Amino acid sequence: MLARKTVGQIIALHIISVFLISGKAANCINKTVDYKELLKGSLKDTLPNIPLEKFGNKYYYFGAIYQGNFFQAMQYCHYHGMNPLSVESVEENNFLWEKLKPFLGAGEYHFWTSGTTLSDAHWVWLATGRPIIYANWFPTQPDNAGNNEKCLEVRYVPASKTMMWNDHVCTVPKHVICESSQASCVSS
Ligand SMILES: [Ca+2]
Ligand SMILES: [Ca+2]
Repeated sequence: MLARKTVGQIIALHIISVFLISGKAANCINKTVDYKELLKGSLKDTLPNIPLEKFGNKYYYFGAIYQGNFFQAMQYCHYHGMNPLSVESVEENNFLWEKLKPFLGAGEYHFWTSGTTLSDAHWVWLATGRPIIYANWFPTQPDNAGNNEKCLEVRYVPASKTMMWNDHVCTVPKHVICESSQASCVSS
């Protein structure tokens, strides 16, 4: 019971801080920024303008520099006027795989999404409030290891040519992919 209360309190605090942070002006996007430049060490200490990829009416930011826990990842996306990723179709999944390949190369990256089962036993995309219907879990996942894996990460693993999902501990720092339908935030 104590652990349950603690988790609830943590969630409440993070939700409050998310709203506070999302009230700030969003940093917009400079599409001329080179991905490779962003990944260089000299830019890691600064808050970079973020290049976006477009699929349908959505824009995506591949956050391969910043790392935070599930809640911090959400704050990070909100700060930029976006939401953490919701992978809602095989087409969206395939788009991400094709775009991440030239961006990330051979490195393995783990990205937080908006997927969570914190609220109850069902998986939902927190960014949309909708249940997770399309799914791309690794074969043995979700396994809720240690009864403590309540958040959904996408694992980009080029060595095995996979980009599949795993449930993981929400407090572990990871990169994040952000998604938005707000084209107004894009400067060309
Ligand atoms: Ca989506
Ligand atoms: Ca797992």
